Amino acid sequence: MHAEDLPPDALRQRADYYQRIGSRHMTPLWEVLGALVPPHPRSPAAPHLWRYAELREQVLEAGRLISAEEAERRVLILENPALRGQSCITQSLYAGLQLILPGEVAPAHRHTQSALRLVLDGEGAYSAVDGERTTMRRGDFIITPSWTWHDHGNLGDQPVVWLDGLDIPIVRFLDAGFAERSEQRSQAPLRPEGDALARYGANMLPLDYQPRPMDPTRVFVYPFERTKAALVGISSGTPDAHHGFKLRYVNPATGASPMPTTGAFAQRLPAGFETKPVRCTDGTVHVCLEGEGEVRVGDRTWRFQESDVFVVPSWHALQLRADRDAVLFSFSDRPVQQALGLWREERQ
Ligand code: GTQ
Repeated sequence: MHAEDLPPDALRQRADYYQRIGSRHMTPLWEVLGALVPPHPRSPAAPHLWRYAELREQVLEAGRLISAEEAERRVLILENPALRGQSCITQSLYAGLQLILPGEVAPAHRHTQSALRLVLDGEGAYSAVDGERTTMRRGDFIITPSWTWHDHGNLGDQPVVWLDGLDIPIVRFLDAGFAERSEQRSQAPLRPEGDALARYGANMLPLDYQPRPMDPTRVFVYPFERTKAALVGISSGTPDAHHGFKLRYVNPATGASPMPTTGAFAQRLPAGFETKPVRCTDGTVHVCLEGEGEVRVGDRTWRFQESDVFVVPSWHALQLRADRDAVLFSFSDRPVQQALGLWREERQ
């Protein structure tokens, strides 16, 4: 029986009751149960695509209005159109476009939020993580694990732009955020560039290194050159019908995701290849690194080209087509969902 079919008296009694318990900070489950425990995810987030040409123009304008030093981080937040004001691109993830101009420094700080960077544009910048610098090159995937000191600088003569991905909404949800600024503007290098990659990223590990299962990787840069070589290297096989040639980034010491809250992926779609629709419970941010094509999310369709960013909310069917050989980077909260036994994928 629907509530509307009740006699007016019964309806009034209920409304009255709800009012009385409401004033005591209680509310009836039966009015909200369907929304609280839905038959499948109904994300409040919307699919969206940001064109890089527009993003670049807008972030360069920010470069004329405020310095990296004053801003601390000169970033335009990519806000999901259906979640405005919440600084998030999916319910669990934050994304932003960061600009650093020649000669600038984004000063050293650390926070419990984990960050990733995907370098999009320009040469000559570095990111320093716990005392080691890495030169930022297009397509490089760089991580800043929770509570590691980090600063960025631009020693070159071009503006450098990258995409930031952080677990800010997850940490906010858990009320577990801490942050502090360093007294040093930029960290003095403690080790030469490439040290971490040599120690932890060459299919070998230091003799006395015993990582715990959830430790973030000590490899803090995944150079695009290596990613591209891996994707090309697996391309003689048959592409997966739903994902093309796709790999996940890992902590090479454990096989787990690079950081506990964020999974990252790279995929290659040969020209003309179209994926079958697939949906998964992790809302995912994608970046086109090479090529161009079309993306379909539910009933929305966009063309994508280099450096465009698009978001696919939880349980929205995704279909991709490459019109030129395409390489896509993506990230999501998949490791969190998998650790909790919640992650699902449906291949259609
Ligand atoms: O580069 O440390 O987009 O702390 C947001 C918060 C970047 C960073 C962001 C941050 C950073």
